[in-house]
Amino acid sequence: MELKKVLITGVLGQDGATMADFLLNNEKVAVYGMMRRTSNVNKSNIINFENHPNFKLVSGDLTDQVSINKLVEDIQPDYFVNFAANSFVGCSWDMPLQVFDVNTLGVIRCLEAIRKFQPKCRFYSAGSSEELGDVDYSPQDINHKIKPRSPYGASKAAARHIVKVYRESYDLFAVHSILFNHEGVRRGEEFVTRKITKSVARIATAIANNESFEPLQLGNVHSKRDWSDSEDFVKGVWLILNQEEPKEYILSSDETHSIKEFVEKAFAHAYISGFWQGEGVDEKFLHEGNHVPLVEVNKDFYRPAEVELLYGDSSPARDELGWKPEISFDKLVEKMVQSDLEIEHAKR
Ligand code: NDP
Ligand code: GDR
Repeated sequence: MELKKVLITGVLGQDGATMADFLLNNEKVAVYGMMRRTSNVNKSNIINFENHPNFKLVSGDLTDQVSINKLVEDIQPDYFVNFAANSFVGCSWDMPLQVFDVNTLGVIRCLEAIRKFQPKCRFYSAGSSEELGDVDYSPQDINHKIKPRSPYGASKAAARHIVKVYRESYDLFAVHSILFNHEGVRRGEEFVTRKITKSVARIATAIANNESFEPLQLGNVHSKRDWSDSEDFVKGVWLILNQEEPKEYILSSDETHSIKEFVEKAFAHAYISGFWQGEGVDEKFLHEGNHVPLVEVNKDFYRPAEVELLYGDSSPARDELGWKPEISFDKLVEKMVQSDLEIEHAKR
């Protein structure tokens, strides 16, 4: 029997790699992972399956229609999972055109390629809780108004509309479902969770060796996020792709925690306790024993506009798809700290 073919964009990123890993281990599929051309390719996220017989790396760029057309025409995928994006909200004010080119026009390029060359292909494109922005109520469900606060959030909101237009105009199985924050050991180092766990590992190792260290610098530590594990989310995305009709869902943990809570928990998993002192840019997280600063607030990391609270309601996905996250917030933080401690120890 011929294997179903899955084309995944953004395969070197967190979700693309986690999705490919999940599918290769659990489904009878051939996975085509799309990467873009860069001078120094970083394959660290795909190291454990790069040589799997059912995995193939292919080249393409969401800003280039020719490359997307060629992949869809040549591969004739049964599923197209679009995880490629400029995914960092913080930089989206500095490069709004590039963000829209990749995150919005890129989605149109995928849809056009599917429409022309393989209209039976099922398409999933990653939407974001950033589309909801300065939220009106909590928890946020799929009916919440679109109120983005960043060029990134606006680019994803526009992508959501165009996916709906293509679905209805051309009868495509195309969904753009909203993902709340999700993290893991493959998370990029500029996102706040990984930035914290990497610094916790660095600081804990320095303390254990009686060395001095620089405190971690963070921006707004009061915002709240609904954090899950990427491993749980790729399973949800696969269920969304395999439902009967292309219906949109929210995937979230249905809990919310502040950046401060993440900091406290991450240090606690490295056996370091501390306490918060001060306000605004003078706020610090100090070591319980010697009051040395572990974390400082630095306004360079503030954003021009902030999403203060994200808190999802994923009950339709749980009730109708049978999906539910299995990795708790505490376990997620523990896993990320442990992994970064191992990386830190390996450096020494
Ligand atoms: P990452 O930033 O880890 O991965 C994004 C990938 O997209 C990277 O591999 C990147 O390539 C690739 N990429 C960027 N630009 C292009 C381009 N022009 N052409 C082809 N590939 C490109 O993001 P995540 O894995 O965390 O997120 C996956 C998707 O889910 C994204 O769309 C993101 O916006 C969305 N999302 C993520 C959430 C999260 O909490 N993680 C929550 C909600 C939505 P390179 O490796 O070369 O940089
Ligand atoms: P987010 O994730 O913007 O929610 O987007 P990020 O981890 O970047 O920020 C979360 C919150 O932490 C605050 N923060 C800091 N953030 C970063 N990156 N660095 C800091 O030093 C820092 N200090 C405080 C931020 O202000 C923010 O409030 C993620 C991405 O994965 C998107 O692609 C995805 O769509 C959304 O989640 C849902």
